[in-house]
Amino acid sequence: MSDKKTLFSAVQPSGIPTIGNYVGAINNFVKLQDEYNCIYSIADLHCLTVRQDPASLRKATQELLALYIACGVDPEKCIMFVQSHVPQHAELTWILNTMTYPGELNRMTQFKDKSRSHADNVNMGLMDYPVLMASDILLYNTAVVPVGADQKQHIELTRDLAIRFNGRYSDTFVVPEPIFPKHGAKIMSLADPTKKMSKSDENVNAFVSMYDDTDTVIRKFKRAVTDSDTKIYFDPENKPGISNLLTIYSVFSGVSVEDAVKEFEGKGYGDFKIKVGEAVAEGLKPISEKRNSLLKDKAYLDSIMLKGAESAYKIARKTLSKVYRKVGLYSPER
Ligand code: ATP
Ligand code: LTN
Repeated sequence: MSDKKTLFSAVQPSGIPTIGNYVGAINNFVKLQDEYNCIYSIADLHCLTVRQDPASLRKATQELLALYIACGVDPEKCIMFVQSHVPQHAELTWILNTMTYPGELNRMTQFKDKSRSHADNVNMGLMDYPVLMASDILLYNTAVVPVGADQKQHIELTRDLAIRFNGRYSDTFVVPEPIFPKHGAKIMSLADPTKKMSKSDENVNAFVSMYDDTDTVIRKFKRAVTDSDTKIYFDPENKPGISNLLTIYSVFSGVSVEDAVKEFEGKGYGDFKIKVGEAVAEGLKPISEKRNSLLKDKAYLDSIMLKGAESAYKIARKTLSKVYRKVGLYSPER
């Protein structure tokens, strides 16, 4: 290992990733891969906190790995692995559970939101979700965690748990910092720009998925909810719809938000929405092509997964033994 700092992040293979996941997370995974020792996980255990169809979950797990690679995450530079392939994630969760208080978990915004949207299945895993996420991060001596703005509270809990453990048992965990993208830390829904774009939205026009084809992408942007004004400028508070489209356009076209505002000065909303749709469709096309070709080579994807799990396991095992020793679990001599 080099003297670079370690970066860890993950995405859940729950359904089809959206351009929100891409802008908020995966695009940053690619940008940061030279600067850090990067470890990217596919958080399948987290998915189980809401009801999943087993066959779809298995398929989505492979597809997410293909998507990471298609977006530009380099398997030669980064460790990519599936969370459930490294048992230490669940094991460290148990230890951290014994130091986490229910009050810390039931005030989490995501828990409250998901308890509302999955009212028939408010299970212990849903509440414990942030502790599993803390374990993911802390197992790898992680210095930085690139995520979207919605994960801020979870990273704060991770830091609190690391500091609490270190305080009780002496220095063990690195206390990680979040990294949010400069623009697009929270991509909003196309149907209601005051809400986060979410892959689990019931309204398929609310999100653009990473697998949508060109016509679908353009149609969804044409329908995007904006406002009754006619001017195009960046003001997330008063013009959330237009500002969201400007952010998306900026990320996909590589033009700054300021330059995009100049480019669309005097133009109507209709033209603007089509241009945003075209920029996104153009950005997604090569990713889709690469992903489709990778999905044809299952043996290759499996080999990356196995290699990733082996590398992750070596690091996770060391951290967990240290933790077990520090808390007083007895280990017999061999
Ligand atoms: P769901 O919408 O089903 O609750 P999710 O997409 O929020 O799931 P993940 O798949 O685990 O959950 O998210 C992976 C990463 O994508 C996280 O870093 C998250 O912050 C980021 N992300 C998700 N949605 C957005 C968004 N609308 N804008 C920016 N980043 C996002
Ligand atoms: N909870 C995250 C996904 C996730 C994650 C992580 C992100 C699981 N484990 C560790 C960063 C670090 C989400 O975005 N919903």
